Amino acid sequence: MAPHHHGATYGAALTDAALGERAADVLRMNDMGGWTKAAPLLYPHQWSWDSAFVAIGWAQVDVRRAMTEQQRLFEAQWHNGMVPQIVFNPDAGPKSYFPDPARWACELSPDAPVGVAETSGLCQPPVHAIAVQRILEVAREQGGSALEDVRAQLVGLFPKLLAWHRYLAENRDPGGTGLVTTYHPWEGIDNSPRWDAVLARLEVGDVPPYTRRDVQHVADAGQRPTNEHYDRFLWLLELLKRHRYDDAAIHAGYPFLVKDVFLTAVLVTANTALREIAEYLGASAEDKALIDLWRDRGRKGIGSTVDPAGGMTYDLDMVTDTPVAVQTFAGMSPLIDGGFDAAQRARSLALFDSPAYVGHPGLRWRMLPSTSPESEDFDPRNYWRGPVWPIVNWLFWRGLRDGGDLDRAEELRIASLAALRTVGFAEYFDPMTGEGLGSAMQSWTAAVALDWLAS
Ligand code: 9WN
Repeated sequence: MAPHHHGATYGAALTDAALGERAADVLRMNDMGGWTKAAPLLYPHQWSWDSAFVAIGWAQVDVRRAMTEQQRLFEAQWHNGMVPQIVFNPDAGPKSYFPDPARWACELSPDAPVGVAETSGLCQPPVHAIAVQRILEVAREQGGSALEDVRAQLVGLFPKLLAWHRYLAENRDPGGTGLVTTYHPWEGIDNSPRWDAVLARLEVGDVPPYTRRDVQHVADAGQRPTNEHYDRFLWLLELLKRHRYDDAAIHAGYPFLVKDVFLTAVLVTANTALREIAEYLGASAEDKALIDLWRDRGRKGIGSTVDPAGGMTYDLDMVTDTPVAVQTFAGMSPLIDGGFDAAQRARSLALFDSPAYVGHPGLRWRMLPSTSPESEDFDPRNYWRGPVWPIVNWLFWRGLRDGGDLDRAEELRIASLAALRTVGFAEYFDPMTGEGLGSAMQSWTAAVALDWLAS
């Protein structure tokens, strides 16, 4: 089966063992020896948050290999602590993905890891400490030399994780609001309607000519962002270069500055995870207090974004100082961390269960779609505008479980495994028909299948 075709060899009758074997095969197929391609053709490099999920998957195969995945990623960490969105494979060549290292020109920044790795100049949600906590948990069940080795790897990684969280808490939140600023749709949820208004407002200047590579790898371009959006993505990149990727300069004069509730919620729960890791390693009281501070400030920040009418958490457009009132999974971001107060959790849960989301009668499986089927922005086949993303459901599943909603968490796990059994390891899928979309053999989809099977 060609790696960009979906379906065919999967089916509802697949046993757990067979599903797990296939998932592990996807990781092995995309394994580049120490790091893993996000997907065979569409994404032939190491992506930041993909690699964190991938490490969670590897933990079920080999805990040491799982830690290596994160060690390799953090080798490309910037001097200011930022973990880059993409670490390029030097052997893949300039035509393997666009934008390539030349377009990013990260050497403009004194913080780029010049001579160590070629990277992009943005970041992605900080799932890494969550991954490391999970690897440690698996290693502790195994004990013996596996645990000893993971612990040794972890000792080297801990200060890097701390520097990464510090970058997000400080450089991406100079006002200390608890909310992380995002600069670009490529920081995770690419063409979500959350960015539409900000993008529409941009006055696009001269963008050097370019060729899109992504649309050469998916069955139909309607599953990917539009050209109009791509021009805006690339224009923002030109502006970031003019600011030499300097966070202070960007905060002072750049048109895409959004306080991102999803990214912040992931950081909150990553801080919860890092706090546990700190305890295990016997970190200093100072480090532990800092992590507590970041976690609590993040929870408060998210609390401040709740829309009084509907209870959704909305991003804040910093340029116009207005909430971004669109209906996506980010509106229930408090569910991603188990530690939000009961009242906020109850409000988010009511939304989650409602017909606007997991309770929608047309869903093939009761999983959270990227955009509400009741919203005018909903498009069931286009990328982040409607399709189900398994990794997002994994984050909600974990938060539901940690917050004590065990029945709901288990229902979501069972539904997700039923979906993956039928759809295979697609990048995303149509929430109504269950048709696999985007790339096939997507590493992080296989990875969460492995973790769900083990949980
Ligand atoms: C740009 C790799 C990445 C994910 C993102 C997802 C998609 C890239 C693209 O693929 O983005 O980073 O070219 O569309 O939106 O979340 O990390 O899987």
